[in-house]
Amino acid sequence: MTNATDLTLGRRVMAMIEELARHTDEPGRLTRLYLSDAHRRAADATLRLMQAAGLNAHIDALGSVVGRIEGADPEAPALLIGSHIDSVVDAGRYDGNLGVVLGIAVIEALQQGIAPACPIEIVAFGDEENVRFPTNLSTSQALAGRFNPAWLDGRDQDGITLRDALVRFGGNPEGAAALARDPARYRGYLEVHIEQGPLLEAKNLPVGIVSAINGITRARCSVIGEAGHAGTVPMNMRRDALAAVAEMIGIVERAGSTRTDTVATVGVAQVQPGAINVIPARVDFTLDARSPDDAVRLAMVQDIVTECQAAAQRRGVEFTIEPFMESPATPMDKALIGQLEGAVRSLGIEPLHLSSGAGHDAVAMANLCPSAMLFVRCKGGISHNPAESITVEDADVAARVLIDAVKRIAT
Ligand code: HGY
Ligand code: MN
Ligand code: MN
Repeated sequence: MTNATDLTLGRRVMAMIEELARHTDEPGRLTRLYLSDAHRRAADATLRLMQAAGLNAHIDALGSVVGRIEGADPEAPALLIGSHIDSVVDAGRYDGNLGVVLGIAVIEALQQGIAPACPIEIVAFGDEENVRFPTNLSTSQALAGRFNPAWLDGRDQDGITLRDALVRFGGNPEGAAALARDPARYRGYLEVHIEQGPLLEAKNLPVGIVSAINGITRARCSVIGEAGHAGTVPMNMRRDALAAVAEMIGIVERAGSTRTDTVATVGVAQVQPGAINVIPARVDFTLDARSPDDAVRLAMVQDIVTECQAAAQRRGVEFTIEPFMESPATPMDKALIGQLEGAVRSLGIEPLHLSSGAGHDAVAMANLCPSAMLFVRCKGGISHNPAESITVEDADVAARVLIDAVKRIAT
């Protein structure tokens, strides 16, 4: 399988993971939303790690941490390696962070010997989860020249705009457009990420190669009914917003279950006024729908909308839906996949190709340059959960595969 090593690389990776895991907005659990105080602390810590590794690093206008090392030929197109350091609520510590610290560990290892033939940039994106604002991979799309200025006016659940949060973070809303990279200056983007699924563990493989990333539709939805006294309004005279949403959540679940390769989720529901003896007047909730096939995804979303509108009409409530993310199914670059295969095989591991049900910054970076991903086994496939975990041995394998891949690509 793979020859035993002293796990120095794996231990270094795990140490950097622990360093970043300390930065949370919620003591006792890991929550690090885009542009929060914890994101700023984690970005500063990442900056220090990059600089200590010999990278020329800075935090860009949108809060991404970018480090660059020149290669033997500074004019050669650069190789980008990265992932994200923002998290979901009550998150695991490896989602995103692993790909960033692996990039830094590779630079530390390369510094021990040969300089890479081409420049290498390590990027820690800040808005991959899109949990706080209605955006779509905003910080990586900016590098691909696809930042949508309308995102700056999006508001979080406290009504704070991305623009105001960015200024408070120390960013520059007017600097987003200038982050766009020249495609001719980049030979590719590599992202290492936990699988967030059970396949590698089931196959007893430490790493796998991503063939494609599923497409995603995300939307903010609302149902408006009528508040009333829970004790006096007869059941057949109510316009209960929460009872309507309960029916709609069933519609979403059934739509996502019609095929084995689609999923549909209501992850957030906020009830107003939220009192035990008041019939709910309003519910704001979210929709996340995914498929490897864009036509299937769009048809599934249309079915959900049609059925929810019919349910709203029957119940005399108002239903609105506001899509804010349409992320296309994205195949990874065949040539880079071939390079990753060679690197995986060089460790005596049979390369397994698997699709990604999770979205990643690689979807955005594929708009800039050839992009590819390496997955790392995670225990039970658990993610978006504090129980998320990997082994130091698998971290070590991932680092050695990445070093070999960099040497193959940065020639
Ligand atoms: O939701 C996702 O697929 C990713 O974790 N942002
Ligand atoms: Mn992620
Ligand atoms: Mn995630």
